[in-house]
Amino acid sequence: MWNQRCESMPREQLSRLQFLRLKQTLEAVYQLVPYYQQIFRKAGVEPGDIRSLDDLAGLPFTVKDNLRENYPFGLFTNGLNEVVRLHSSSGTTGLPTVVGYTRNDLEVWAELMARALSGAGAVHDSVVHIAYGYGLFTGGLGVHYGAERIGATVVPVSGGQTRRQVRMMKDLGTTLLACTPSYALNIAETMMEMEIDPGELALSSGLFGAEPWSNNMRKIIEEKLQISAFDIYGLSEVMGPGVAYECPAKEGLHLPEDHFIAEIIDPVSGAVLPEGATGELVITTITKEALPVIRYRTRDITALTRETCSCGRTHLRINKISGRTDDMLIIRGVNVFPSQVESILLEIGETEPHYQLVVDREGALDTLEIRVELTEQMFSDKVKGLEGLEKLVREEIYNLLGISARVKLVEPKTIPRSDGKAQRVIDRRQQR
Ligand code: DLL
Repeated sequence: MWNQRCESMPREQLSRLQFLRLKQTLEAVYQLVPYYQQIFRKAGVEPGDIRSLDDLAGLPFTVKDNLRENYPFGLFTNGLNEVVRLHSSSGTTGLPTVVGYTRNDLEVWAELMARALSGAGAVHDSVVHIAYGYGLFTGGLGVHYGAERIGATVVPVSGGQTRRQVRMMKDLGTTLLACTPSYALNIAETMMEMEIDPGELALSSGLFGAEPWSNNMRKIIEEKLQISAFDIYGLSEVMGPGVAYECPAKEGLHLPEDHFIAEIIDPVSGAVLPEGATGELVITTITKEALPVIRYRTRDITALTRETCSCGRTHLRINKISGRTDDMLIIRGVNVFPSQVESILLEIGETEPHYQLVVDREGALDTLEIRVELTEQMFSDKVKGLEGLEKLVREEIYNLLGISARVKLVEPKTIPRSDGKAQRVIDRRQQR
């Protein structure tokens, strides 16, 4: 553990600390951010009304659009005064969101990333290869400062030029690879093309996140790269990577409760759900200075447990994120997450782990086409009959998810490879 005292703090002490920090954060946003004062007033609450952690449920939510409406710095507590860094989320639809950090915010971020990297086995002697994008995206720099905090040797490569990355990992003795799971797959494939056996590398673990990935994908990446793969979660509006991370037990991702308060809500009614129920993750930051967020709706779907983990960390765990409320496909009335399709495809295991879902509309009905790559062997060995495989995939999808999908087996290496977040879904419905 990077920080034994904090990471294994008894729950009672943790709750007291959370309450104290929550009160301070609420007072700060009420006084310093006109937006919060306005929405609290509208809801008829004041920071003084919050007398226990449970009272948090009485406060209004914050959503991404609230950040957009107050673009760029409207939700900052003190303008740019103490802000030493800005990041921004991509903003594929409409205005991007801008997030800011004081020097102390960066300190906390580095501390939490050090916890996450330690969870994945990083130590002072590690060589950490960071292939998350550097720049406005929080991935590169976020992991970077955590790795430096540990005293590891950082290789800040960013994404792209995959062959060069493989060469460097081999030559510089990389022990931990940090990138998106889809890029890890891309790196593994490139390694094979270059006829480099991962066993020749010093690589022993990977810290993968920024997009959903199933446990079946974990197995494939672990086999291909001969490593142990760990999940890391985060979002720019709350901090960046390090909002939750796996420990060696890999039974959920620990969410540092000395810095965040997590709730799970029903995404439709907004009601807080009991422990163990699946819903939307809502996060309140309790130590952030430049841009605290109160009850921020992440749109990410998960469940949480406060049971102490076998690793000794007491902080609550969230399940692997299954998807986002806005990525959920509704195909003829059935709710489907791309990660569920991924899980089924990889379970069948007769194709490559590269796939895309194409959603379209015929008349009033939504259609789903699953494109998945054949292995080189299947492709050259056509006698085996691809129809059988198509049928198998279609049936498994129907049996497990209850939807009929079209399955299209495509030639090897025809689905675009990613060096960041993979685009798994092509939704043609918007173009109609
Ligand atoms: O993706 C921060 C990050 C960087 C996390 C590097 C992990 C590693 P955003 O670009 O703001 O920030 O995107 C945040 O990505 O709300 C989730 O929907 C998704 N996401 C992030 N991590 C995971 C994960 C970064 N481990 C959005 N599993 C989040 C599933 C994830 N989805």
